[in-house]
Amino acid sequence: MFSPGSSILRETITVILAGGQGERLYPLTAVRSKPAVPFGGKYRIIDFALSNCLNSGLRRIYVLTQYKSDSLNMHLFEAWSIFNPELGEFIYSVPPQRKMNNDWYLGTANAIYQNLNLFSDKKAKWVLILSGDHIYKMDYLKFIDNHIKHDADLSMACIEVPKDQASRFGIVGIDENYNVQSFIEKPPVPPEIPDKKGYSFVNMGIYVFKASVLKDVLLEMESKKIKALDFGQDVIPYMVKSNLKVIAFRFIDENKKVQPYWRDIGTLDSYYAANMDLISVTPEFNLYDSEWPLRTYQYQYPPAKTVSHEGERVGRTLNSLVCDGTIVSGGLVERSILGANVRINSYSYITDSILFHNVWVGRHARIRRAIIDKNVFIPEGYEIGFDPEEDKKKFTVTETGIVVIPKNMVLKD
Ligand code: ADQ
Ligand code: ADP
Repeated sequence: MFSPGSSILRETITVILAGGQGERLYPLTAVRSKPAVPFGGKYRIIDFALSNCLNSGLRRIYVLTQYKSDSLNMHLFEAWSIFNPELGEFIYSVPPQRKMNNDWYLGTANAIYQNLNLFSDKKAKWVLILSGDHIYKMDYLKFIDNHIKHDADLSMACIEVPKDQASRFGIVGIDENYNVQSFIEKPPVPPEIPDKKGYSFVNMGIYVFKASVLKDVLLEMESKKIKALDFGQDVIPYMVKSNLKVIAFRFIDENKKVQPYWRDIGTLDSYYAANMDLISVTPEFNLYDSEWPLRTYQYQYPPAKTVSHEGERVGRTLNSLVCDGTIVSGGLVERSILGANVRINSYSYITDSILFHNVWVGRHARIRRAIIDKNVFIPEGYEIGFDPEEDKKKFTVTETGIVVIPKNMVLKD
């Protein structure tokens, strides 16, 4: 049941945008949408936004899907069928149904526009819009509270990032009361924060809208024939110019006065780096925080096991995450993430790599700085990550030299 006094939770609908194509994560997105891409060994990227919902008490959720959504739908069913519709809770996956103008979802705002009926059906007062591809922990209730306290039409969660990384984001200009005065989506030369050189204040793509205003704005833009496909490109600039009350909510840890961890998984390199963040000795993003449990589907596998034949002291994993069902039998694994049911055989060496579910590594194989998708069998003695020219002939190799092996790929000796 909802806790007493939590009418905000009952009157808020959460929408997770999970339909983008994720082209820059190819080949991991060849068979699944970005929110369904495995992360941190046992999770899928969408689990972080959904765990935030659960930990914030939000249990009325629509996931808007579009591109290659089988894997995402299966995961939502397996891991997240935990809500009770009899108590007003739900999680529904909503594919495009060409409800308006016979179109697919043509952008983030258009995906919302096509589903406005869902918010009025549920009598929502507030709509929380999230991205399905961010890694962070946020108490959304504080965000919604702040929105209500200021009687805002739109609140945007914002964060400071170094200016040289800011052109990937929407840049937000505010006054001293956090009222948004200007907004520019992904400018090539991003403006700096006036009193903080080298940093820009950016939109995290996480919004709370007054439900009535969201609907009115989208319908008004349509009636005036103003393009309203994307929030960052079209709707937010329009709302700022129309003098609606748009405010920024700075994402900050009030106790520690620091900016919490937040990553928008855009490219293979940022995906790799965010995974590697998890295995640092004192990670900024802590999976082991009992105050903020992270939920996912739990496979019924036995515990991870290491095997060392008598007197050998091999079968070692150092500074790594190892999921259930995995056996490291001989071999050495360093600074790596091993998914569930992985097999590492004797004399092999795996370093700085991410192995997904069901990867099998033969004896004497050597793997360095690689991402290996599900169900890949690495033959005995095979080498990945040691000869860039050879790797480029067969696999995707990123700008920083990470080798990516797609799901089910058959490798020949
Ligand atoms: P982007 O991240 O570039 O910028 P976008 O690619 O439009 O925004 O995606 C946002 C989310 O919506 C993603 O989770 C994506 O999968 C999903 N999505 C995209 N198109 C969709 C569609 N047609 N149907 C359903 N879901 C869809 C935004 C803001 C910036 C901000 C960054 C922060 O526009 O201002 O800085 O987010 O990450
Ligand atoms: P994952 O690899 O993400 O764990 P699963 O193995 O659970 O995914 O399921 C993948 C689903 O995606 C399967 O139902 C499969 O049929 C489907 N699939 C595979 N290739 C494509 C594709 N090109 N487009 C859409 N769906 C696909």
